[in-house]
Amino acid sequence: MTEIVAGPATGAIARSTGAFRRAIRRWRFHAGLFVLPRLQTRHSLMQGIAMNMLSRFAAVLALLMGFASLAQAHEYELGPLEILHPWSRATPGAATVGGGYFTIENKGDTPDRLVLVSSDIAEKVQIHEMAMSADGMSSMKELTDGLVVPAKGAVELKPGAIHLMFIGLKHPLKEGEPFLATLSFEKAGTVEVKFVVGPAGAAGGEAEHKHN
Ligand SMILES: [Cu+2]
Repeated sequence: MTEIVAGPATGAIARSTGAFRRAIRRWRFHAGLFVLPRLQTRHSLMQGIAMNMLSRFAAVLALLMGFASLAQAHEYELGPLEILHPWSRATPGAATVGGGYFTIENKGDTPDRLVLVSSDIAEKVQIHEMAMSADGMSSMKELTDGLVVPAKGAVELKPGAIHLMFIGLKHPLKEGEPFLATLSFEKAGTVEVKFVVGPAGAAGGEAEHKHN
């Protein structure tokens, strides 16, 4: 019976401490090659779990935001046009004008034009454009030729820019009390839309500029 008690490597280690150190270094190197990828695997597994939780969280958040925006966002289709989320703002007690905002998208190959807006809540509705005068004061100008919606394009009506002006309000606009208005386009025709009314005093408020 033969019993091997020491292999060549053990002999080498025994022979010199230098060889022993080299062997240890070599072992660490190989162990490192072996251990590091495992650590990385475990790390990316944790990352995977974190990402998974994050994406679930994002999905839930998106769902909640979807529900929230369902109550707020609304849109209307009129031929190739889409009118997105008409909204306005509550007016302070004595105000006789209010603003109206929405986005018009035109999927069609020809431009169209918003030519007329009317609503029971106001004596008249104008399409206004904001302009900055030389002295830095903002003023408004009525777009008497209407508002062009470019082909395959969009126009956004928003505070401080192009907007609808409800002039001669029959009653103040109150937050949470929507109202109706009729938009007439040169080509696409007419659509009645609901304006949701948000809080007063958002940036670039209509109350801030003068109407004659
Ligand atoms: Cu205006």
